[in-house]
Amino acid sequence: MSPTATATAGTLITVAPTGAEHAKADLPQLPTTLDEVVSTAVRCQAAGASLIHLHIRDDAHAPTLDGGYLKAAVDAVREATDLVVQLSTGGSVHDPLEARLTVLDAEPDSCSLTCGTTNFGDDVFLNPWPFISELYVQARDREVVPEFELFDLGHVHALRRLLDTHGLPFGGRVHVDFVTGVPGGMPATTAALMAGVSMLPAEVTSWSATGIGRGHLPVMAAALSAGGHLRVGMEDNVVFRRGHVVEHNDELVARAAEMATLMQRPPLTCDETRELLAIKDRRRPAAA
Ligand code: KMH
Ligand code: ZN
Repeated sequence: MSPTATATAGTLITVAPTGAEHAKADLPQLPTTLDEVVSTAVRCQAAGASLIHLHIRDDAHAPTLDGGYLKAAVDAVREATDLVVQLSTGGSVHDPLEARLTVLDAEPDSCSLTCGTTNFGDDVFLNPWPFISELYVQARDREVVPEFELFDLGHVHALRRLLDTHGLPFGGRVHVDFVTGVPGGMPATTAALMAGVSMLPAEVTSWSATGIGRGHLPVMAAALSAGGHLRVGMEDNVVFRRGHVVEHNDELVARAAEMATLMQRPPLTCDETRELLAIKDRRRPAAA
């Protein structure tokens, strides 16, 4: 099956289980330790996820870009699951640009690459052109597949500029994720999402979407109906329904899988997602 046919037949479900914004003290069920991240990955794969977007925390549960923590997490999730392992290069709003480039040293399968600066609540999520351009080139040199994070319509235009400047990324596929509903970025509405989709460069082979907070379900429904894929997880949304805080990321994955299945686009397996995104296989060969 061609990647395009696979994309319309099934749904890539990404789980973003932790993020960099929530505090463990406020949300003890947030997976922050290595053991919690690995068991979350296992449960989310079982529930229908095929890609995990990881932000890593240190022993004090604070966001870190320390290479030792990152490598340990990549290796442990790869050992325990078949999930495509994507590391965030966005980090937290406080991480310097140079440190964010070193994320690639941990040899993930994929990395996020946000296509422009955006206001992020009271803070600024900084992604100047020289940084995203350098990250694009370094990811390709290291055979890491970027996922282009689009927080605003201007970011779609910057993706056009990246493709024009550098050509296709490693693997030749172009996968983007619309992150909607960040205060300062595009709203989590069907109209904004469809405006972004209508602007996508022809080179884009697949797209997914997430709605932060309240826009979570409307954006999920809009993406499914328009042929897009899904991202869910406590990085983006900690309220499952009114009055019910998410207890485990797999609740969000299971609901996304149920909706995708109802829409006749059941979750892609990890192998189908690897094919869709042209991921280099870094898993250890099984012992003979
Ligand atoms: N934590 C945000 C400032 C990414 O992972 O690449 C950035 C973010 C995007 O979450
Ligand atoms: Zn992230």
